[in-house]
Amino acid sequence: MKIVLLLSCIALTCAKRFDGDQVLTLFPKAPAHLKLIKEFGSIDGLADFWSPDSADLVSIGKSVDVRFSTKNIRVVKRKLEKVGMEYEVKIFNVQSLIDNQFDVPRKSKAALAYDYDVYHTADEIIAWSDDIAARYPSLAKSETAGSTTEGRDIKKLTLGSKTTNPMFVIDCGIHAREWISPAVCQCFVNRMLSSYGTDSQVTTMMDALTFIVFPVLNVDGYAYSWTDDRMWRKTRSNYGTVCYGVDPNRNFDAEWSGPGSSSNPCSETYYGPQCASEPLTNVLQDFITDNNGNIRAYVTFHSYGQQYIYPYSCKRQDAENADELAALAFDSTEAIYAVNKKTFTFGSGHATMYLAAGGSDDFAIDNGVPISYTIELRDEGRYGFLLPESQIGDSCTEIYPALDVISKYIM
Ligand code: 0X9
Ligand code: ZN
Repeated sequence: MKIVLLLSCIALTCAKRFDGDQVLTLFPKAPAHLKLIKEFGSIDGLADFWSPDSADLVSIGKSVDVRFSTKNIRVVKRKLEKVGMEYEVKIFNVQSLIDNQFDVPRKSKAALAYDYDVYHTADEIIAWSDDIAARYPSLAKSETAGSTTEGRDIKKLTLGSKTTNPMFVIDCGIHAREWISPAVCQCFVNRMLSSYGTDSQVTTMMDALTFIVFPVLNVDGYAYSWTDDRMWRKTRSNYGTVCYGVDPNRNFDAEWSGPGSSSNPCSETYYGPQCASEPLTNVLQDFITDNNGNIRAYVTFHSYGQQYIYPYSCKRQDAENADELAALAFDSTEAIYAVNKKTFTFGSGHATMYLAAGGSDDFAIDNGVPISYTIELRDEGRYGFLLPESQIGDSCTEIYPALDVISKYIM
């Protein structure tokens, strides 16, 4: 045990441990149940909401995934039983899933190729961005689009045989703990570059569109989720309060500070001291406004839940082209299903998920991007944010045709 702890201290500089923590799925069916969940949410550090991402977003009839630490789990279960709320234990020991996410054997150092089937650190992704662009100079360019609060580079890749075609903007890693997201951006970039010239579909798309990929936007948060706290979601900025971090997906100029976001710096959905206070928000907002009229589609990858969400989430209103977004989501999710038989659902955020103002998808559609989706990748909660590496490959291969459907539609 001591040796295991010591090794993880070296690898993760003594990252926070989650031994015996459990994720419970709660089934609130009465006002008393909601009241108890909100009470859990109001006690600092008691409940880590996985889905939805805050107690404020909970409603009757919708299940809730929450992590409780081992020291609180018995009391929590007793309280649940007292109010008669049904629940099931979704994850028995969070730490064992953290240890088991690295379930793909490392390639030998001799194998020089970048391994797309494993999770990579922030530093590795930054270096990879420059390396892969250098390998395909006629098809790719890597730039630093900005720098984070802690001084890390926010990388932007431009892919395509021309840089002046209509754009498809894709980002990953807005939320730190959703590791499958940056993994999918990386394999997608590799697929577009390595298949150009041999795969006729990829070639056609790369000739007709300019793909802009931000492989990991919340670089500080992502780095922190590797070194200190695997469950970290927000950025790492601090505005003079005890708690760190702003929820980047509540920080955009889309009804900023509105419903489903919090003024409390300790909340997981803190909207920040001002709109676009976070460097990544600025980078993406500037890119979208600078290219107004030239971006035909925007996709932001999150996890988990296997869902396509389209605007609006910041208000109870449908986008003007909601029918078009639904039809395209239908085709795109069918394409996913055809690969590995994974079901992805779709719908507008306000109707199918929850109201949550300040998100990047709503910002995009309000700033000249007609097709805008948040895609929640695998899974449906068995592993949640702790999806094992052995599922990266399949997550990638099912997403390629889904993005092809959108690409062909906007060509
Ligand atoms: O709540 C979010 O930010 C997203 N879900 S997650 O579990 N990955 O945190 C959903 C975003 C939907 N779109 C907006 N709220 N604008
Ligand atoms: Zn997310």
